[in-house]
Amino acid sequence: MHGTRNTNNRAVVEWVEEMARLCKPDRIYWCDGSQEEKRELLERGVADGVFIKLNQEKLPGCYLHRSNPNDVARVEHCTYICTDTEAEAGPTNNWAPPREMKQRLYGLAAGSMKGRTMYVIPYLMGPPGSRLARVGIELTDSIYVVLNMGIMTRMGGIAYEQLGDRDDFNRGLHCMLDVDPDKRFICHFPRENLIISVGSAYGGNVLLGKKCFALRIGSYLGKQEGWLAEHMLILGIESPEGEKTYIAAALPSACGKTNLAMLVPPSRFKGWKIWTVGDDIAWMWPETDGWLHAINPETGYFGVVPGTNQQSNPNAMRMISHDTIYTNVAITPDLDVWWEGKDKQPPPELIDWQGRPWTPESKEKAAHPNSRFTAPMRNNPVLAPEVEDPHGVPISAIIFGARRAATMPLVFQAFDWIHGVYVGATLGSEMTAAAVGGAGQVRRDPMAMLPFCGYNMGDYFRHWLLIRKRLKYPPAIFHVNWFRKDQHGHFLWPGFGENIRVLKWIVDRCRGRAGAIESPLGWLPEAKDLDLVGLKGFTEERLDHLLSINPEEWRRELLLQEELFIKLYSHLPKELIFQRELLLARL
Ligand code: SAT
Ligand code: MN
Repeated sequence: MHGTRNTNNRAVVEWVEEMARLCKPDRIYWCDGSQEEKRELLERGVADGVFIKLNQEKLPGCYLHRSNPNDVARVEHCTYICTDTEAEAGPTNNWAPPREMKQRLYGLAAGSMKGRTMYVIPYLMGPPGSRLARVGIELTDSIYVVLNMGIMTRMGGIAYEQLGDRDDFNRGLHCMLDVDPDKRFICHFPRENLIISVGSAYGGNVLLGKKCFALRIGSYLGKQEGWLAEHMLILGIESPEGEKTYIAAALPSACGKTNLAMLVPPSRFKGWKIWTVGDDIAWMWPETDGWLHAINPETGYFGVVPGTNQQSNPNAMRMISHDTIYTNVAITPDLDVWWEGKDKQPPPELIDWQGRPWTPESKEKAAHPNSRFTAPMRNNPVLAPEVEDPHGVPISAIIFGARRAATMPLVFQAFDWIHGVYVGATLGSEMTAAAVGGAGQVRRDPMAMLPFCGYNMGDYFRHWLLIRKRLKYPPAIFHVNWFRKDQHGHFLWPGFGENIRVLKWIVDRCRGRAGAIESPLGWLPEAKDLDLVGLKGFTEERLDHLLSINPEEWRRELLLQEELFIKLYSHLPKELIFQRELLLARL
């Protein structure tokens, strides 16, 4: 029968019983990850009003979820790293003493599942058999969480198989409470491999395998065990000759990682192919062959919907046309989905993301700017078969990317690993709707990990520097910025599929066959080094602007970088301070 206990692992059973005594659910439902279970839970979710069944002719297997309007993005001010000392968490994280925080959270969780069901979700992050594959158990009173975790992770018996009779699984407790922002806490206890999330039902706060386990706890484990948990997509780029190169790229949330990972080359690049290994998270380790290998711990994509269309990401449009959960998009009267940037002409009438009537005259957006799709990776037409390989893929290049209207050139290559770590450590980007507050402002987001690093950021940089010593073939490191604007506020670079022109230069640099000139920032391409053939209306002046280094902007940039360094000073590796001095001297 569905929902009955399906493991004999003592540690799991005891922990579930303990948490059930605390939360007092009416029922415990042990998930098995099967198709029948999914069907049953979707039906129950529709009956309970958690899901709306969308038009099954247009969108087979697709459902809509509307979150509470107060609960639409990650909440960094309610996110805590509860290490023994405050210094371990570092100045970029909220910290609370583990004992006190746990008591407070257990107080909030107590009795909170009365009248409800506690779902036990066993899940595996990473391909079975991989040395980095890790098991988590999430307990939740949200059907939405169960169904999303079923897409985003390898959920079910496979997790118990990998775990055997060990007890080193990640414990994750999620209680919705009444989605009250005053009772919202996303807390990590790295030493116990424990996550407790209360008071939210929104993606990044509650799909505990993702940011909480795979990044915050993962980065902490990686530090202890000698590997890296990064906020990076992983892609394979294949030339017409069949040569494959793997690239990992860190960009902050909602800056186009999913689009880059699924890029469709323009006609000029006939025969080139991009394969997606992952779109959000990379777990990477120095392999005995001397290369940095990477796996994608996830099995689905939790992507930003607005702006997704035939031009920006045709593969995603296909991917999300079936078996997808939509969160906070608008719908048409015949239960099709709509969002800003889907097509030019909005339909004459819609129901907006909050369930209210909407017309093109309405002032507010129909879909929430951080509305999301949850789609299984097997829907992706360009999914790399290597995604199931426990050995992962060898990484030739690491890209740090930012959303910057000024200052940052289209692309440059760092001089070496240490310089590359400096470039990543000083990454700054304009904020987006993926987190509550501050959209548009430039903030330092080291390695796109500011909200996701589970320990002291200074120690994290040192860990990066140490990884180099264990690599015979370290990836080359690059910085990209697709978002530079001209004086009228128009993007200078067409972006999307055309980004392959930059990727090709990166591949050729890694393989020692593309030119570059030395600049204060690093190696820059010249016009002759980039394939710009067939780019409509693109002039050499535009390229000059895209690649220019403005001394005034860089004076400001260096001051902003210094703010971060001062904040991290007590744990900052000396190497990065030297790098800063060298950059100053070059400029
Ligand atoms: O909401 S998530 O944290 O899962 C997505 C993101 O912000 O990158
Ligand atoms: Mn992300």
